[in-house]
Amino acid sequence: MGILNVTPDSFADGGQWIDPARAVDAALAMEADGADIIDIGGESTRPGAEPLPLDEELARVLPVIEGLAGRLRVPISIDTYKAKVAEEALGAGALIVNDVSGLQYEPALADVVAGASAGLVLMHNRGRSKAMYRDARYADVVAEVGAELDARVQAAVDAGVAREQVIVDPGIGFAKQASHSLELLARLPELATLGLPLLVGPSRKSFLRVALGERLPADREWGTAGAVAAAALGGAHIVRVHNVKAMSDVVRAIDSIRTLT
Ligand code: PMM
Repeated sequence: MGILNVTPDSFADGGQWIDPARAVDAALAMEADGADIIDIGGESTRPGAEPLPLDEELARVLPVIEGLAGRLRVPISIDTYKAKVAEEALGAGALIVNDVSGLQYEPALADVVAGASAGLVLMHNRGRSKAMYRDARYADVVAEVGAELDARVQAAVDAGVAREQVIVDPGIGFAKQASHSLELLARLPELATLGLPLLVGPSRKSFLRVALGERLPADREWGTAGAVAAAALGGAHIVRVHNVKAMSDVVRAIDSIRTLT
């Protein structure tokens, strides 16, 4: 899954694709580089970020999705927790909704997904972006993330979303200390008990500081490759990354090894 943040302020790639024509070209380039899904987002979810007004989010993402209609072969996912943004994005051609709140911020999002028979990524999170680290307390991070994800899956199914349409994500860096993110990657195979495809998003995130020290996000690429390799070996079905060309080589190499186990 290639990341296309149409935002002026995302921590790792902010400001690059705010012009819709450039964003469309970037998505097409990611597809050519091996992406199987393009994830388009208009609101930065970095810790401390302010929520974005609905109109502004729509104005950022819709021209890009519309510009890609008929040009992209791989599916588009819309990275939003807002029901209205999801509805408009699905109407414009997106096929998957990627909700970093796991249906917690706007439960009505489930109805939109169910009504459109769209795919749904449920990411583990606690609290809002502004206060994300307050709730980063776990006795057993893998058990708790697994149980909380299971509850979010149940909420989606209760709202009419087909279970086969759901993908789960442990939410690397969201309401987690670096040690929690690292442990989730180390013990990822345990989340297979959820019985759903797993998405993992470690790309350029600050937990990599533990291994790399202080770096700019763009200088965390090799560390990202290590985390992507760990995720793929641990059973991730989808990895969400900025550098599609490099990371698709990483996952292809891992897959060629993993199939022999
Ligand atoms: N991370 C970010 C945004 N959206 N969605 C999912 N499903 N999983 C993630 O880990 C995730 C996400 C934040 O990273 P970015 O600012 O680089 O997009």
